[in-house]
Amino acid sequence: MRRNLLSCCALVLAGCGGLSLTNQTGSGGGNTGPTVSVAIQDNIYAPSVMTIKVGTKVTWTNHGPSSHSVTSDSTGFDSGALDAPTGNGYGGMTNGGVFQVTFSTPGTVTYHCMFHPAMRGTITIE
Ligand SMILES: [Cu+2]
Repeated sequence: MRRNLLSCCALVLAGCGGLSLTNQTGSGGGNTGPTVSVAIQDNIYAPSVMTIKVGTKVTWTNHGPSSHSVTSDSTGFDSGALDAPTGNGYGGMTNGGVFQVTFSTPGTVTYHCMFHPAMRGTITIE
């Protein structure tokens, strides 16, 4: 019985480890709203275009080899430089910079990287 429970939890944890879009809705009356993750890779946001619900917290994490930023095109938010992970996967790796914004107003937000203007992202909040 106990063994089954443990292997079940391990599967759940493994499922959360990927870099793909995660969309988790709050349940059980906690104070956490839905969350979405965006991976910053080598000069691209992944996903670069998405639609979320009002109250969603978006987390950007830099996985690329360079510093990047998450800077709104109008006033709103600016992560500043998000450091690249160090170590390039050969041990001693540290996580890249992380930036979070909770979007509480419907609309469309566009953002870019201040170091690489070709990096662009769009979020529609509805
Ligand atoms: Cu960049």
